[in-house]
Amino acid sequence: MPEVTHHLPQAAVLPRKWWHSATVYQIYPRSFADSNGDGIGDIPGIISKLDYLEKLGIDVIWLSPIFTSPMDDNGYDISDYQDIAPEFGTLEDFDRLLTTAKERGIGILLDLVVNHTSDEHAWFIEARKSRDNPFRDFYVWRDPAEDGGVPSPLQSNFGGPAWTLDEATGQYYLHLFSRRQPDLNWENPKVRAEVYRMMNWWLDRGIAGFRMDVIDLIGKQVDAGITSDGAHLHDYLQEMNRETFGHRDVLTVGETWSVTPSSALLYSGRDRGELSMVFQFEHVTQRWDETFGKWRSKPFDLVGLKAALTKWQHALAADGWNSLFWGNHDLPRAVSRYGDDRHFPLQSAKTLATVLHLMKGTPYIYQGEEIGMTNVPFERIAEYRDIETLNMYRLNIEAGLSEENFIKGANENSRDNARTPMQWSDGPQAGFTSGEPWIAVNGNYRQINAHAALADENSVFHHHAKLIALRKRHDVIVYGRYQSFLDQHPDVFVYTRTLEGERVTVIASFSGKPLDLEVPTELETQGEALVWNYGPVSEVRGSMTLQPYESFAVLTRG
Ligand code: ISL
Ligand code: CA
Repeated sequence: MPEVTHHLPQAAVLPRKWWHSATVYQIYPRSFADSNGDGIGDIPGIISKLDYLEKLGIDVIWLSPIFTSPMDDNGYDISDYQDIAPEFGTLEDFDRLLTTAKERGIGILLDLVVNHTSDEHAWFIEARKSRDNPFRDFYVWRDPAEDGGVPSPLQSNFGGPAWTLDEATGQYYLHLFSRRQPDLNWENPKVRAEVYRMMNWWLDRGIAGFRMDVIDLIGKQVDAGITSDGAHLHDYLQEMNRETFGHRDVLTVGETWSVTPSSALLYSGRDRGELSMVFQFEHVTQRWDETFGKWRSKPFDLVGLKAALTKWQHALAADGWNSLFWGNHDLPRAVSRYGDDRHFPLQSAKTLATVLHLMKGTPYIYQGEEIGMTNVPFERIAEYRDIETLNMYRLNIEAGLSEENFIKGANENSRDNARTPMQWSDGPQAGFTSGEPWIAVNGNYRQINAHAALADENSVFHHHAKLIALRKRHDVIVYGRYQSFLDQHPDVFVYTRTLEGERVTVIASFSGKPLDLEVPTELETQGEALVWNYGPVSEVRGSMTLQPYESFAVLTRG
């Protein structure tokens, strides 16, 4: 993945980076492929699927955490940053994954979870021993309020107070997630030095970069009630860049729920010395209730969705860089959330891919999205495994919600929708494991599985492979200027990308019914059919009838 240093002749003076034309594939190791029948996906399982990923054509794997962990939050609670969880394998397995992936031109991104550790991390075990322990300041401790209660009203993202009393030492520690995920104190330079040392240790092993978990929280100013975007956030990121990856050619992507178009330029502006790009979530939260968040969702609204995505295309048009994604391990399945998994699973999954992959930015595919995997219709709370879902269940039932209503919400939004096992075949347990999977397989694996997808040239898989390849072939897809059309149209998503006399025109219906589209004259074009999900379309003109979830892109030259 060499860096090409020449500059683009056009307005886009971005120095080229290998990750501009790359596509990332996220693996949630626990649910990807189990090699030894214990029901838990593992690193040898991932290695056995590299041929599959090479066929898809991806350049980078983002591995959700594989480090030693009590798995309170499936590995986002790390007890040893420099070893591999035994259920996932060994360091030797990891090195083998690195080399075999590299042979196929695939780099590995590790998940950097340094807002917090596990309560079983050696630092925390030390820290809680006494108030004057040398590691005490690695975490955030506060005295009880006058009445003995929590020091402040801060709430955990998983529900309940963000403070837990450590009985032995009589102080509360901060945890913005579960009580088993104590927050690190980034104000302590020793913490930062330890994190950088650990990052360099992995970088020296040859990884391709980091995805940074809730990185917008590390500058928190607890006493001011500030969690995201604290005063020193960008200082820390610049320091991290200088001390670790800044002089290496890697990809770094921050998970930043709080990012705005202007702060995105702070994170990813080319002269900032921070990150390659961040994940923004406006198209995700656009569906959430203002008060109740994701547990009470709003109906699908294409106009709002287009506005959110278009806003970000414009925000980072000249500087900074976008990450493009529909799903991840925390979010519902793309086709269930934004498409129609009941009536048009194939066509809507392809349309979602087309719309996303032809925008400007680096596309991320979440495992299973490339075969159109859907949300899971669990019927009982006992089937869920996710700590957030189980916490929210307890709190909601206490508040008077019925189990039935909670399950309805969870069916739509629980993080477990994304965490059911990867569907490899129509065999037992979808080919994920020869044993009992840690979480149930989605019953639709008989129809939706990788084996069937590979065999069918019209599958969602081959559609993704095509889009990934197109990005490699056409600079206009990587760097072209984005312009949206028909912003107020409730059912079609239309945009163009232009670069040096080349233009890609993307038209996509999000309607389950055929619809007639009057093409605005400024959009009229004739050229090469690039990608489609019904039949090839090379001319855009006049009155066009679009089939349910039909989409296509036309490339025009000169
Ligand atoms: O999933 C969420 C919203 O749908 C959030 O509650 C989620 O916790 C938030 O997106 C932060 O996510 C990241 O950090 C968490 C971890 O549980 C998530 O899996 C991770 O992606 C704590 O490390
Ligand atoms: Ca296993």
